[in-house]
Amino acid sequence: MAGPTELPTDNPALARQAAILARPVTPASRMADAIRALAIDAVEAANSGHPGLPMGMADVATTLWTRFLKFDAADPSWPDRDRFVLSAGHGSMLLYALLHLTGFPGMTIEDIKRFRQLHSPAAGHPEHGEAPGIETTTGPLGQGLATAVGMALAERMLAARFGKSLVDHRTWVIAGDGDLMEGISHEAIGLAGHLRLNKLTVLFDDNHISIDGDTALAVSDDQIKRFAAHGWATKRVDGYDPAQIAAALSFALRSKKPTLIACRTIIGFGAPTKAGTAAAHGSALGPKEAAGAKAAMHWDEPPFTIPGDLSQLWLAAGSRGAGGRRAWLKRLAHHTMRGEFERVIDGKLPETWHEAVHALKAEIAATKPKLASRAASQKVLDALVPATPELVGGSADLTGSNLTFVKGMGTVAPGNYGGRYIHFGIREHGMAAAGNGIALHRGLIPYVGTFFVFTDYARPAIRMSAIMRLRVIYVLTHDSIGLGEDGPTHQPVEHLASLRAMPNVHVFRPADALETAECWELAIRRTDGPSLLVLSRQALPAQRSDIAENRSARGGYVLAEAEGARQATIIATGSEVSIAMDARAALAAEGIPTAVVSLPCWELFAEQDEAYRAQVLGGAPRIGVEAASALGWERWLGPDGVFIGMSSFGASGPWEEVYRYFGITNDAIVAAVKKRLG
Ligand SMILES: Cc1ncc(C[n+]2csc(CCOP(=O)(O)OP(=O)(O)O)c2C)c(N)n1
Ligand SMILES: [Mg+2]
Repeated sequence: MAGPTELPTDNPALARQAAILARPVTPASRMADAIRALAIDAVEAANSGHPGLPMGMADVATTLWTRFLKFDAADPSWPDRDRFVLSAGHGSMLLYALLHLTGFPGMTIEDIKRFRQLHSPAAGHPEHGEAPGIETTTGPLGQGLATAVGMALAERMLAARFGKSLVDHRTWVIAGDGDLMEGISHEAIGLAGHLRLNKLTVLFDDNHISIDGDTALAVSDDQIKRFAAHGWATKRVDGYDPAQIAAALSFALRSKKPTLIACRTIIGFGAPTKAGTAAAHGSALGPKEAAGAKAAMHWDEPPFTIPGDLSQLWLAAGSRGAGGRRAWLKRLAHHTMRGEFERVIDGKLPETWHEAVHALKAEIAATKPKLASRAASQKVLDALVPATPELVGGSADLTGSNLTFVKGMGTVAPGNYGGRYIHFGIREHGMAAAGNGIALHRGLIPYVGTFFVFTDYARPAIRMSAIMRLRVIYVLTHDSIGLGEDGPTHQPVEHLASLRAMPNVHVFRPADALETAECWELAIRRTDGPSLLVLSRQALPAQRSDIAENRSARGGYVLAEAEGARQATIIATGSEVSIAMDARAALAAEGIPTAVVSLPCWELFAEQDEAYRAQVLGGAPRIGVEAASALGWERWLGPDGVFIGMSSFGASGPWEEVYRYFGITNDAIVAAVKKRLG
């Protein structure tokens, strides 16, 4: 078996390729060649990129886009369009060629000429938001497939609410060998099969090649049997036989299960020597091979040039859905739920969303309950869920621990999508990716729950929420050594630091029930990125009763000013705020006036103006307290600050004892302050 750098001496793909190339030329095969030509030219011009996938899958994509995919290039955000996800994002030129050829705004030939150059919408991998029609960012293999499961689920859930006349579309995915090797694909196809998401179809680019060479180097899965075992319908087709492809796509339309179509393809189809080999995967073919490929296709246009007749055929495919869209717009105009539909698609909260949360905050202020922040989060959800119909959620099998279910939500079940609660199963990664898909689809606001420590199992999808700036709310309970007995495997230590390091994420760690309500308000209002609510298992005493202003909105604030000139400032988050308050009282008794700053969201605090931050943090010596890694705290403590927290993994035991063992106590804070003051 040849490795990535050498060509195999015998390449059986070339004989098959020759036979396929000898078939009669048709308008459809010419349309596919237009995709190939653009992919070859763009990758040659950039001298970087992946020609193999677009060349291999061009015919499958042509059949899908010209005969099955429901869309109107004139309105890329038509809510009832089919969603197309190129999970194998390295094949980005396939998507860019399709968007360009079908006439989407935002993907001109000039853009394609600047493939992979700074500020071109034709970026290395598809980036959601760079051009209309890029439904999701892909590149990390497996993410697109798992995100598509969320899109397909959102479609079913919205159809259950608004009916088929407004919501009736499909989700199509192109996935490669790599997507299906990744672990996340297991979670995604298991969830989709279980929920019977029959309007989801995966077109598998079954080319037996990945970067290292033949996939047989590393994998011998029978994908057909594997998907079938997960409850999918399956078909196998010749990836260059439009009749077979169309028959399989028609089969998918009728299927009562999600459908896998394994399309037997040749990577780099058309390339005279590199076709069928890893050499076609991820680098420019080179002038000779590129010319050979074009000659094999009888393509003699100058680079980046599509003959007028082909261009017309493609543009006609791009407006195939125009009539359907107009009919849909008429149905929407007369629909009794039009206002509500438009509101949720626009992502606007109901006018009254805040009333119940406000009432809850008033109640918290009046009763000052001692509550775990996860329990406070449950109360917020009890208020928010009835007031905000688009809010849907779930947990990765930790519903009773994450406290994410609200009575009356109803659960989503196979074939029944009217409920609002999703039992994701023990699939953190798949759950987070599905949350991204739900958010991308629009019409619903997803929250997803697990233990904070298991964000490690979801992190690549959290990163996608962040890159795409999606409104996904993560409910992450059991936030520190404060979870106690379950021990170090379950006690997050480095997670706050690592997630605070991720751009676009708001990490909230509220100190009491009132801050929890405030942080939830900020999370649900936020439309430009994900929010992580990091919540305690153990009960936390109430710290505040002022509700006139959402004080967490500034990220940090003086919770308790020093009684007298500040001699020290203790800065804490979450469960450590109450320890800091105890230390403040002890210090005051010893004549050391000390302020306590609560810092529930570092990112929001960092956005405040310098003067505000300076006033909050103060000029007195600073002591940071957080039951987590010190990494990052120097930002608030300065060079002379003292940090009290964790420098090792935690330990199993009753939580109060664990805190004492690791020296996160008011006595330790008092001692540190006194030492610092000398
Ligand atoms: C999570 C992840 N791991 C590794 C990569 C690097 N990578 C990009 S494409 C690829 C091979 C993919 O093989 P396949 O899906 O068969 O694509 P083909 O070579 O057939 O185009 C790899 C390993 C990646 N993009 N994402
Ligand atoms: Mg492959």
